Amino acid sequence: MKDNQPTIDRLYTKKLPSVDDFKFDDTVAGVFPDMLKRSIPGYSALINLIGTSSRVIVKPGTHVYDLGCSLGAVSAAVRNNCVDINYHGIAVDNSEAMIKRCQSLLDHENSEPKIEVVCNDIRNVKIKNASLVVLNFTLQFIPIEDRAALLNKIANGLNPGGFFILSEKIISENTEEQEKIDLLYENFKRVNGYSELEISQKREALENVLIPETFTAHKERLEVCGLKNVQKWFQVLNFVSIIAQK
Ligand code: GEK
Repeated sequence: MKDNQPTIDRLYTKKLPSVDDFKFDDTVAGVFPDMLKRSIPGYSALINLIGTSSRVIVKPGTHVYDLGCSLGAVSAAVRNNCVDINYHGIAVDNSEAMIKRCQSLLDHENSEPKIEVVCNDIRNVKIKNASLVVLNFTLQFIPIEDRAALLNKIANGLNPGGFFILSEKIISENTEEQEKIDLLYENFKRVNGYSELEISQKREALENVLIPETFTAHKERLEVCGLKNVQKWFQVLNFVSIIAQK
């Protein structure tokens, strides 16, 4: 990591001649904590909730997967709460820039147990013997046609009683609700210091990359995979986290 790396997200402050599709490259990785904090309402509270809950979910001798780990916030929160549980943590992301930083952040904390940090597409990763699998705002970046296969693989790799946590930006069930939420979300970003230009250029960059679905679509898909007790356990505006069990 370079010393002069900016930490404040200013990626879309200047008017761009054309807005490219959003990529998880080095520039994004360098400002990522600030970007998430100012773009995902409730992000820190959710990370805390996953961490504290992992204490009663993670079982000794099992695997914990953080899929689309970015800088490893979920893995670190689980480890902070499960230091005395002898589990094996695996954090996966297909962005080299994220994984490089994730490895150094998790090493820097110098805590046990060590977490295996893997640069790979989560669609190619084997899931087995899992007491917990977390997809925190990652499924939305996977093409819709690949989502069922990925979730089936996760459900198959969970041990009986194991937990799955899926957090996503969702779309509302009807246009009127969506319009209200869009208004409140734009206000959230404005209050967090993003200009109208930043908001609109970021929206354009994500348009073909982040494909949200309704809560009902997520719930039904998880139930088809054989997961039970599928419930919304956290929501701020249109950012939702679902917990389910095998
Ligand atoms: C957090 N979970 O801080 N395979 C592996 N990684 C992928 C793939 C893929 N096919 N597609 C996207 N990613 C984190 C936040 S961010 C959410 C997750 C956001 C990765 C991508 O590189 C990025 O790091 C992450 O998924 C999504 O709790 O930026 O809104």
